[in-house]
Amino acid sequence: MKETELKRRYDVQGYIAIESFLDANELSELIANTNRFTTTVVPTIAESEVYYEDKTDLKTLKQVQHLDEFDAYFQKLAASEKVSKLASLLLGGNAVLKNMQYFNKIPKIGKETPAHQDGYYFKIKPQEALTMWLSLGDADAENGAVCYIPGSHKRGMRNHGRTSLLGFSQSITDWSEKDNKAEIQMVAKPGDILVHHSLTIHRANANKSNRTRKSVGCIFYRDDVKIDEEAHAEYKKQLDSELKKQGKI
Ligand SMILES: O=C(O)CCC(=O)C(=O)O
Repeated sequence: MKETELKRRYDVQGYIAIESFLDANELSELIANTNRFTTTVVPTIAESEVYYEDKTDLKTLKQVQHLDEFDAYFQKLAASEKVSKLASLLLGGNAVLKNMQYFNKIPKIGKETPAHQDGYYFKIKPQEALTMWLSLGDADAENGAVCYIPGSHKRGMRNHGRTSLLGFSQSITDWSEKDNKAEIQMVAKPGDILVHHSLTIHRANANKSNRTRKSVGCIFYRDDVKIDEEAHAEYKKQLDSELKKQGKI
């Protein structure tokens, strides 16, 4: 698809999907490096960056933050022309990497991703940020494909409230039948990429299947974005104290 068409779709829908964004070699490199990372790097990094469904069972690793800060492969991937050019195209300006995350919905155990807007966590102005979601395998109705609400990025920030889910502590509180009807399920194949705007409402079901659902997310801000430091610090304080109370950190 032409760049102008990708940008047009992103602006209208608040998301795009590109099939086979990674070629076969790039995909096998991503899978191999993710496996290496989870087995050899994750055990060496701070607990606060690593989330498990069950903290006492290391096989239930579900999310890791800041892959790019811990590993040169991921840093290089985010900085690659392919990835950074797409981010800058969609943002309409220079893209700055903020975070790379690993997501793993474990067979039968992986919980739902509650409906949210990433911008609620980011605390930025203007909301000119995006998340890329690179699929390592199949993502579908049974194992928790991502679902988007088209055009929701144009309707501002919805109310969010605390969840008990580690990694997704906030979710939309006024979710309605209208939202259920509006959402589109984004079935993805290995190597496909989804990209969504920081105000696009999205969620994913729990993994009911016998298969994993693995992905790597890259968050980019446009370079004119400013952090609302005060709101950010307050939010992090609240989050940490909540997680401590739950014995999760
Ligand atoms: O992987 C998922 O289930 C959701 C990921 C997500 O919410 C995000 O990358 O913003």
